[in-house]
Amino acid sequence: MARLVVVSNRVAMPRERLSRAGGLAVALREALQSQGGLWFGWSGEVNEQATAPDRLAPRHARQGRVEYAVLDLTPEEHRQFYLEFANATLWPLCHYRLGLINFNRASWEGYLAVNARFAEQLVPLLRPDDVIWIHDYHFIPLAAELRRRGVQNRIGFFLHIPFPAPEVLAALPGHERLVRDLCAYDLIGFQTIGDVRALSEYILHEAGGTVSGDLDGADGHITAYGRSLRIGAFPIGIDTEEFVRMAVAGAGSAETRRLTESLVGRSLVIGVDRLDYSKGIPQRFEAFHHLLGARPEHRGKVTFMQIAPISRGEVAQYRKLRNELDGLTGRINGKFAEFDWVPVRYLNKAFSRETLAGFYRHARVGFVTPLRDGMNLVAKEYVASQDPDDPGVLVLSRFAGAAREMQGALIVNPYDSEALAEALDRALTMPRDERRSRWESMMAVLRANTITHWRERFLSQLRA
Ligand code: GDG
Repeated sequence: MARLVVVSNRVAMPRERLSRAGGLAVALREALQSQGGLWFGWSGEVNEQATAPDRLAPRHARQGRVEYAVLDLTPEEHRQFYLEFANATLWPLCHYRLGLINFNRASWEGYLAVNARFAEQLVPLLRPDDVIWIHDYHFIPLAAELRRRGVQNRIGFFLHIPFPAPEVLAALPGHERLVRDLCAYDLIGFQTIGDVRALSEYILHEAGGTVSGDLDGADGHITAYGRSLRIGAFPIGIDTEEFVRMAVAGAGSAETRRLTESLVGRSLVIGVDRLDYSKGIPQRFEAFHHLLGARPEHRGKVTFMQIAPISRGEVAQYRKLRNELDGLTGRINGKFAEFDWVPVRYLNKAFSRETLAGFYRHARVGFVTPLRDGMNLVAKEYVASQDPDDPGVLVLSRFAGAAREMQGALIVNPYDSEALAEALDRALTMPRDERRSRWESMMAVLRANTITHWRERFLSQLRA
């Protein structure tokens, strides 16, 4: 079988422990391991000398059948490409937060230049029959840059975050160039049919192209800018059985025992997210505040624990969110806490995946309320971690990609804090039979679409 080349912003190097690397990194590494391949991307390092003539070539490592090749970024590239254009322009744009967009031409040029430089360094590593799979919004123009350098290989792209509706995308200066470059791929995979439709609309109404085929069946065809390519929805999954195993092991861990003891029989509502404004964390806090205000019977009986490791701390909007959450925690706890009960436990730190799985299993409610999310793996991990006999309830935003599959959840509108509080109340008081039947329907979906299925579906479509 042809060699696989994976490109992603962060490369999980062989020395990084898989337990910390996360499900996606594990799945990609397995794919590379099984057929042999190359993983190419940013090293995660910022280095003044990154573009010095003797430092331009990537650093290599090898483990088994997988070769790794990584490049550093200069401080200016890191700022323009990563912090500004990727994370302060494209990220808010794709999450429908036009008010948070910070656009400047220098960072747009910097983004394009890093893509060109990475293409330049990747070309000599490629073999004629390699199949190339590029991930996420950092590298949208990469295929076009490779094509400009004569690369004719199959190139696929998977977008992990939402693709915005044309009216939203049009707010980005340079949107025409971005979509034109996107059409240099042979296959574009999105998380949901909603994202597929959004690009199709753009192709029809902004790019003057055509769309045909079975969009719902992940077999759409588009023709635009003199190229024809395929698009489809490939909702990402998790390693379901591994989560089941980790949750059982995690439930017996010292951490989960300490958590259980500290709750002294109270119900636990859990939220787990990178600290990001797309995740609707303040709305979740507001909802819990409403619950305690409107339903006094829950006071002293329920604890809400939000785990939110700091993410992108150098971007201003993230610092602002952190301040907001610090304030909300203080306000709710100040108002409702008793000498023997604190309603909100808010933790800016990360836990091992196994500990998280144990915490999920102990939580009566998984509270997942993003304002927009490509998929949201926490929702799926929470479900997979439940005790089949006595499962908890998932409360899930309709704006998470996962809501299309997790129909057994209580589906909510995260902008409506009072409705969120009602859903919490319903989840906390739901009879066991209903919890079980909802959980079983979701678990069947998680078993039928694991991360391995996802990867194999995408790659077989790309090779077809
Ligand atoms: C992007 C898209 C899409 C969180 N805290 C800890 C920890 N986590 C892990 C979770 C989960 C992962 O991080 C977060 O995944 P999400 O899917 O929720 O969100 P993003 O990071 O925004 O990911 C998203 C995803 O790509 C995949 O395509 O679903 O929509 O935005 O796995 O468990 N892991 C550990 N400790 C923590 O404290 N070990």
